[in-house]
Amino acid sequence: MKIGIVCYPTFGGSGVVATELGKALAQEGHEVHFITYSQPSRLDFLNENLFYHEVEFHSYPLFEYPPYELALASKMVSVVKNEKLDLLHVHYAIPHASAAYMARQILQTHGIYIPIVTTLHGTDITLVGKDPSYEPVVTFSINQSDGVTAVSEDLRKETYHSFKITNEIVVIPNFIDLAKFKKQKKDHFKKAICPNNEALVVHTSNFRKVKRIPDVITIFNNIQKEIPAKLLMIGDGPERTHAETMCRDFDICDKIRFLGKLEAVEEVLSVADLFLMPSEKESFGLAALEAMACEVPVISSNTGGIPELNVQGVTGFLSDIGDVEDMTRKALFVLDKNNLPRFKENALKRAKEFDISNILPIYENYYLKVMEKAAARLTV
Ligand code: GMT
Repeated sequence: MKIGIVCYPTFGGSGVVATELGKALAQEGHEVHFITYSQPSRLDFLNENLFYHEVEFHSYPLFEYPPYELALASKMVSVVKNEKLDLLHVHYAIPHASAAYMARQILQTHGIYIPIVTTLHGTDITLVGKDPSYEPVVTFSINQSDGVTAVSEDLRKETYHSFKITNEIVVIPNFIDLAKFKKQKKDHFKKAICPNNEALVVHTSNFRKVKRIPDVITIFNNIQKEIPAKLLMIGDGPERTHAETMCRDFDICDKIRFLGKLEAVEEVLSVADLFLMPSEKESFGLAALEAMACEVPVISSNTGGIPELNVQGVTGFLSDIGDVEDMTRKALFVLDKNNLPRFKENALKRAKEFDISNILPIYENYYLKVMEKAAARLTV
């Protein structure tokens, strides 16, 4: 198949999923064309089936906001036509699904019908999409897509609940490439960070409010009062300054390192003992899956799609949002040396269920089904 992938090329989960999916499809022999405004951060390897088309958009003194969506739609039209694509897979409803709809309409005037698959990732529905200034466009573009997928059952339900959806939404969960995301031997790193064999706790995110960074710091503060422990914070974002202030207030700065936006997260996860995800909202929780693939159990909130990944008492524990005392208790239970090996083993076992080798065929079959349905509709 010749597939066009549209995504946000930044560090966010939706961009990571889209890029890893494109890479895996290319390795299976499909021709994959990325259409974005800059090179996706994980598009870091060479394959004869991978192509990248940059959306160029120019500002003009008259525009306070450059019309990116129009430039994107025009680029989609040109790539679909020139590269003879079979299907467009857009990740994130805003503005990708609506731009794809416009591209499809334009292409129809050229005698081409390009089927569109839209994947909903979470914030496009639970946060941004519900905003009254976007809602009509989100509803319309979901209903106009030829196929719609959501990354968890919870997100699927929430989309039906919050919008007037007439289209079928199919759940295809996030995935992980276990050949890449696996525990590596990094003993020297562990020794450098935890010279006295302290428990190593890790958090990864973009430090937005929805990630509840203060809960991460509070849980860790409670943990380190009971057992020797260190915390590594991976990522960066608006809550970073607040987090650093909390570290100073708790007087635990020597036990916490802020590592910034790391490319090779798996290297740090390889030496971790526990992952914290106390998020307010999380449609799936890809960062938790990445931790589990490196044999790291998870203490999380029980929001959104996280319960579809983190299994209570098996791969870690889930608590109500904001219940830092419960999360602390459960974290200490997992970190107990009599329990930790079992939780680590279970985390990996569960992650294996989400290996790309299991999820890729689901996408391939779905693409075929969507293409067949679109072709059948055209011949009627
Ligand atoms: O929340 C983030 O870190 C970024 C966000 C995004 O829009 O890229 O992630 C969302 O999509 C990921 C991939 O499907 C999911 O694993 C995250 O749970 C989801 N984030 C939220 O729902 C808050």
